[in-house]
Amino acid sequence: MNDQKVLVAGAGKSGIAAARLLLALGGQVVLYDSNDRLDREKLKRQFDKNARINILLGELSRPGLVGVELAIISPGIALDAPFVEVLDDAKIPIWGEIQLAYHVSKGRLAAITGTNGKTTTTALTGAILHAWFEEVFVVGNIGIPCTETALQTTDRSVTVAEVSSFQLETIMDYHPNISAILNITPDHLNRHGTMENYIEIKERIAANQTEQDWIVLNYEDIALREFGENGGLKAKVTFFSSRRPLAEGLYLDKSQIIYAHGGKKDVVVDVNQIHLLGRHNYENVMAAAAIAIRMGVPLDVINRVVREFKAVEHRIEFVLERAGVRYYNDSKGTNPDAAIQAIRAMPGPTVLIAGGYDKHSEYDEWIEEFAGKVKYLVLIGQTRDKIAECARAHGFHEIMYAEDMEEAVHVCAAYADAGDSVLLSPACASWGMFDNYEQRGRIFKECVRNL
Ligand code: UMA
Repeated sequence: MNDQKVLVAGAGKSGIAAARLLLALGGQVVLYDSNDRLDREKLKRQFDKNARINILLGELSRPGLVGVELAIISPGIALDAPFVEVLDDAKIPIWGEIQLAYHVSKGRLAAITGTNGKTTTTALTGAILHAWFEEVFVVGNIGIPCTETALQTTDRSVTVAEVSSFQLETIMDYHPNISAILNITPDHLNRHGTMENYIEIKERIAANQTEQDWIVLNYEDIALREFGENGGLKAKVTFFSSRRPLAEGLYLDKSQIIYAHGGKKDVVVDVNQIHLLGRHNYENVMAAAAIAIRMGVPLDVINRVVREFKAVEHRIEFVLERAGVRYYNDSKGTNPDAAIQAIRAMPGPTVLIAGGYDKHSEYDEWIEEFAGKVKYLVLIGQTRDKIAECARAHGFHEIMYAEDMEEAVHVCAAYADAGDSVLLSPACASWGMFDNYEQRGRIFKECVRNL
């Protein structure tokens, strides 16, 4: 990278971290963002005064690319964004931000993807690795760009990265020692087009793995079982299952998670002793344990950390109990499948807040899950008419609209009886009403605390 001129596209978290990394390596950076309303001076303050960085906002044209040899693209930027064509025309190679991080990182890497559960699994895997190794980095889609810590890694470090389909779209020789795909259900189809394309992008996580590596896969996901058994994988496969015993791998047997290997059966943990709720979370525990086992962590360490681990923020996070009603924040439920898991995890009758940005999802399966569980549905955001129409078509009529989160929480408090739960699990992205799902979850919690 020494003296190389690199275009970094996107001036969010990933772009800033990637630009800093490139500058630290002696490169020159053109930081580009298509949003011309960004504050140029504020962006400049993110870097040293004398940093060799030039900031470009708005439209990107050929003159802006003079001397540029490589482009690093942020995950939120789709490859059909107009300026990508300008890069292609100029024959400038495009790397994703995680590819850049990989290029300069040292030590071992575990990479976790899947439609749902990847943040919990990444955080839990990180907690287990922290208990056993000295140098551990927990990065990626979870909120810390991979490029932020890449230069701190050493031959002795272990990194666990949550990677999204957006990030996997632009990898080149990205090669985790251990990869995991937790599940693949419809999401982000507005960007990836078809389910086939989405699955293909997720499966790229294993594309550069070799016979020395491991891939952890969910046996109960048909596409992943097929991928593990007939996908021509070079890496060794460890399956996990929450529905049946496996001769080799991890599985749930009544309340116990079992690790079966070479004819032996070890108990990893009893799920009655853990804080995480729901079958999908037991799958996350199995995936994290499988990764830790392949990293060489002893089972007693895994058992201790899993029992201590609490749910991550915004993922079926218990907020408080008021007037006998329990409030849960599942703002990370940004697609129907994640929201189904949250409904299943609720202990009893539930008043549900949902709706948000339209990612072209289908809501039928999610609404079918309401039966006997969801008492009222309080809708917010762009998708509320689409969801309401779908709910009515499925015979669910207990629907109310709210203009903002505060009103939604007040409606829930008025309609919930003692013993009920109130759940924010929107099945949609937050955009349009909030900056991101974190902000949506925090505002929900604030409204609940102010009740
Ligand atoms: N931008 C352009 N041109 C475009 C689109 C966007 O210039 O065509 C600019 C925007 O104006 C903005 C910048 O790109 O200034 C934002 O970049 P970004 O969307 O990649 O956001 P980052 O702040 O870099 O955050 C990203 C991830 N965001 C997305 O994938 C959308 C974060 O995941 C991640 O935590 C972070 O990198 C660190 O790795 C968030 C997410 O929503 C949590 N992920 C999706 C999900 O979990 O479903 C995949």
